[in-house]
Amino acid sequence: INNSRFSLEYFSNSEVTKDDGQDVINSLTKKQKTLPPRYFYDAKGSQLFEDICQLSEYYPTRTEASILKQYANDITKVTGKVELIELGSGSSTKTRFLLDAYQTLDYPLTYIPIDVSGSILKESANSLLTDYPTLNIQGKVGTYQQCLTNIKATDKQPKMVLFLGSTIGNFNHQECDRFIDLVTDSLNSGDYFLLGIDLQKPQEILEAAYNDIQGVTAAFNLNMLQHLNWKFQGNFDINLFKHQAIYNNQEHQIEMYLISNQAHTATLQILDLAIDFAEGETIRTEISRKFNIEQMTKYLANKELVLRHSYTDTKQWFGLLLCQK
Ligand code: AVJ
Repeated sequence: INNSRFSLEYFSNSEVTKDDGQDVINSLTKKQKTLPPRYFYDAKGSQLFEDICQLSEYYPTRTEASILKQYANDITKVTGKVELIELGSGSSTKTRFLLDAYQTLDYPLTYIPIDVSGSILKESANSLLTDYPTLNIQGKVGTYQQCLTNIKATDKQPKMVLFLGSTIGNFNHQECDRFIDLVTDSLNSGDYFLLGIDLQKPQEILEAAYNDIQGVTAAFNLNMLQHLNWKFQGNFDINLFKHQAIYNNQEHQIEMYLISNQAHTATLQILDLAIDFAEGETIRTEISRKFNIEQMTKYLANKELVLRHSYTDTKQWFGLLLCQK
């Protein structure tokens, strides 16, 4: 993209280094094997996630979009003129409701999308540049940690950090603590944080959303193994695994697994790693926690993030929390 309103900075790339595979080694050598969810999002995985968002069973995207559509103008009234920084921006589709609203405040609007997939970032920037003729886009490719650290060091504008889609649900308690500390640390006093959270609801609705009839979520889950094959010269055979998502009622979280249907060994050459699977053994590839607005509000307040406003839909299926440091 050659446009004076667009820049792109890489903090991690598709080069294969043993270094950024350490998290894969740690995850696959635990008793309950796991994998970090960010490995879902290569170019194909990002596209599959976009497909998931269109599924009738997958209510979060559509519900959050409806809340943003309804309340974007209210949000601009609370925050005033701010720069928008989005973590895990993906296709930036829902963000358009905010861009539309902030545009009407009439100031040089800057949007900083952050994503681990450079391909989806470029694609979405391209169409935003066309649809928003005055928008400045400063994309960053890398992990949240890499990109937020950079923002803290270089950017002193009044800002709002966006973390939509309930992606925060992918973090366990400890990871969530560390993540929120990172966000709080990147904000100056007075800056805003807009957080999308999927809310607790009946098990049948949740399990249907993560076990869709068409098998798109299954393909998304299995694609992580293909991403690892490519990135670390691996030989995972996706035909030896089956997708399953279950709702853990005690922990209030969806847990997504890949189940090995026979005993076998897979290798990741670049990581010098051989992984033995027993018949029926699982890799947990994702947790997706489901929240309660009051509990989350208290949690954030303890982290210096004070709730200014919370927004939800009529079914109370999804929440949007606007907080200020
Ligand atoms: C992007 C992490 C919010 O947890 O619902 C969708 C990912 N996984 N279907 C979610 C996902 C399976 C999604 N997040």
